[in-house]
Amino acid sequence: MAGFTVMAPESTGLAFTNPIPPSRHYTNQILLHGSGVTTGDVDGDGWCDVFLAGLGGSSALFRNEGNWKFRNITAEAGLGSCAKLDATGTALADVDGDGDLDLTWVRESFYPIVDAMRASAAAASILIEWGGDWKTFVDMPHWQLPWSRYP
Ligand SMILES: [Ca+2]
Ligand SMILES: [Ca+2]
Repeated sequence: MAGFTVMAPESTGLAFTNPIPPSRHYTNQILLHGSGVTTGDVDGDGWCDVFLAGLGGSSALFRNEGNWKFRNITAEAGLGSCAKLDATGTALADVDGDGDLDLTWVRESFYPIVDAMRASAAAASILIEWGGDWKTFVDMPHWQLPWSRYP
């Protein structure tokens, strides 16, 4: 049978919830959009691992141990204190160009990420420019290659 098969968290170990108390979403409906997920092989063992972003300290990194089994390694990976932050988006990418994946996430205030991206790009001699000021919905904040690099 083609398609997806539901796998119980008790079977996979991939148990995660992102609770949003009414006191928070009554004042910020955007929180109801969810917080995001990113995947990548963070430990280089060939298995794709999973980071789930969450609010109020619920973010978690799960190591794929093969055979559809995952283990929560948030604290073991040194993310214990960082995972207590609110995360409203996440990505795994080699932002510093050293060959391994780096974990980034967006908090309600994304400016620390902006500063980190700017510093990483400068350290790796990657030309990027700020592509938005979030003053309009169309031009959301983002990084981009300089316009002069496009044909
Ligand atoms: Ca892995
Ligand atoms: Ca890296």
